[in-house]
Amino acid sequence: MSIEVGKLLDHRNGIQKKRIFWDEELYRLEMERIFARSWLFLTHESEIPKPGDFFCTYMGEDAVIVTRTRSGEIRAYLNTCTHRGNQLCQAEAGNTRSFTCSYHGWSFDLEGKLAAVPLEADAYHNLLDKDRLGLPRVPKVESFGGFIFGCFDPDAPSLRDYLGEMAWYLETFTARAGVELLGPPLKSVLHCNWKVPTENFICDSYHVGWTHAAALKVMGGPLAAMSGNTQAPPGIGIQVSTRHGHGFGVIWEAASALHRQPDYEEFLRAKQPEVAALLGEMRGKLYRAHWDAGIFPNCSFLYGTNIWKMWHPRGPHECEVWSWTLVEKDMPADLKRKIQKEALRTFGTAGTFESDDGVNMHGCTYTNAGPHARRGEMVSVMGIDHDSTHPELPGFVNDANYSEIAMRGFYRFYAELAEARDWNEIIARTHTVARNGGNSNGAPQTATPRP
Ligand code: UNU
Ligand code: FES
Ligand code: FE
Repeated sequence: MSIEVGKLLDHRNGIQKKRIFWDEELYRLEMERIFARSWLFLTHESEIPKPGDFFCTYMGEDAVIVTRTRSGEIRAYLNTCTHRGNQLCQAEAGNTRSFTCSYHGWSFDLEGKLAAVPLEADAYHNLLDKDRLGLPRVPKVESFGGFIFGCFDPDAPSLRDYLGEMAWYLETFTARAGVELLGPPLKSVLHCNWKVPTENFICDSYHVGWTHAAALKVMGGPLAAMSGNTQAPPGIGIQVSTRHGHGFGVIWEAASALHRQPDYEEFLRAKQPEVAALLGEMRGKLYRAHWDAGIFPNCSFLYGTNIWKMWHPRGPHECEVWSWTLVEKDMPADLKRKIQKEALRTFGTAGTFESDDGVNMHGCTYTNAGPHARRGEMVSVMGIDHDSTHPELPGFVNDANYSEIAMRGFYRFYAELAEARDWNEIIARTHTVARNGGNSNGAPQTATPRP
């Protein structure tokens, strides 16, 4: 690849070239270096609970089938027939004994083995070596808190190590009773580069009061004061950037702020002591905070607003957005239903907030169709002088919710992954950097601890 990612991103000064949302060549490099090496969210165990259940999704541009075998093991295969390469499974999800191709009828079992070939004796004279024509398997599939991820790179660290410090934070809602995703996911197309919504969800609390000014005002409630960005309430939250490009921002005590559901707030208040007893006061506090978050590279969620998203890249200028509702397992069934309604009212395909965002997602991408516009740069310097560490919180922490620390961490790891020869180089560097003063590849190099 001739493209040099390092020249497009300047971590020291918080600058990205606008080309990163447009270039075809960079997009192809992302597929090879980012999506082929990262752990990518596939689905949640709650979506495929029984043997034979399957869920079709994408890892980057590769279509994959995630299924539960007879023995209950979760596997992922490329969704491509080994005969003439047709897309094997055309359903989005379901329960089956086998996957049969619509072109010539080759049939594969849940273990990915080629089980049946029409006219095997007459057409192939029984000479077809079926054992060598199984479905290509995604080499690594693991789950954390029921969230199933897959990785194409056999040399990648375990999912637990990849999530790293972010796993500690995710336990805030996964460790007590467990969570589930209510599906099937809503699916729609956004006309934007996949990194635009990703950087929005990982850190952008700055846009909330402005882009969503009308929605916040109409809704009322605890976040109405943010409408219009006329004031930044002091100490409303923090922002965190963790190793491997994950991160999130929190608004304290605001988990249920976008809901019109007093019973959701009651549920959180009732369970908070359990979370604190299990995980400590700090995570008990995080349990009742609203989070906007990103799991590197293209999985985002809003804890509190209960939306869980994948931005599936479809070329440099489009992405498919898939939206599930995130709930806790021990919520009463009617509360789960109410929460799903609220989550989709705000951040579903036709949600008020989702619609507000779409215009800007498009604008941040398509303005770069202009070769002159595309030569420009963008800044992510917000709060750079406040990037620091925290005595109780892992990763790098900015003491203000209005910050771009998590975006800086995202692009820093993005560049590292794109430039590294392989995962061994990344792992070695993480340790080296950590020994030399507590930095890690999740954080900006300019981190200046406050006195
Ligand atoms: O629009 C968002 N990402 C958002 C909305 C984040 C936090 C609160 C409300
Ligand atoms: Fe932020 Fe225009 S004001 S993109
Ligand atoms: Fe938004």
